[in-house]
Amino acid sequence: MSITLYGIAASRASRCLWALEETGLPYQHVKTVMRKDTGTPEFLKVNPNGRIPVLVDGEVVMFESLAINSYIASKAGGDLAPKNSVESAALMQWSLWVMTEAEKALLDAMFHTLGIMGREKDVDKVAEAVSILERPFKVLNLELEKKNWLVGDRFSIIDLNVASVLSWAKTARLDLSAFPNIERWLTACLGRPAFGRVREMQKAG
Ligand SMILES: N[C@@H](CCC(=O)N[C@@H](CS)C(=O)NCC(=O)O)C(=O)O
Repeated sequence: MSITLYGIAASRASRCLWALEETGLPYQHVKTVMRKDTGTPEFLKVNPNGRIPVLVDGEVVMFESLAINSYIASKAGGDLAPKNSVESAALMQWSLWVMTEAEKALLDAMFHTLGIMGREKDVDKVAEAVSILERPFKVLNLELEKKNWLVGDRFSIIDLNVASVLSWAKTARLDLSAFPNIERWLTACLGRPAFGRVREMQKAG
């Protein structure tokens, strides 16, 4: 039984597609579109939240993109996965951190820069989001001062989870020059071939 991932690449499902592409695990991609397919009775049976992404792997049904990624990394093992309980806790810490401290402001910055998802282009709202992001960005920039990756001496699911959310800073064309360590680390993460394949999926629709 192989993995099925529901959700188009131009959504938070991109995070899970990136993780799957890193692992090489076989998977089926069902291009469920938000606000269209997510409300159907068939889809609500898979995820009563009516949101993407969702992962199904035999009896396992999971929602929440960054938790799904924890499952994918553990299933694949190797360098992507946490190697011990400290790294598992660090995965939880950084995933919760990026979701609670940065995701909403990044989304606001992206929507109001591009004028998409029902939002107007609005420089004031972008500036407001950027000021909210200053605190978490300072934290991440400091964390990355003396290391290439967030935990251990390798790219792992911890980097992937944080970078997949931070990738919106690039889409929103935010100026990261005040945070050079984030810029360097994010460029390395988003330069990975697996992320490039997800970008191609986004372009293809
Ligand atoms: N915290 C959830 C958020 C999922 C989410 O909001 N997904 C959006 C697409 S990016 C969605 O499915 N929206 C459909 C809707 O709100 O009806 C996660 O990270 O998986």
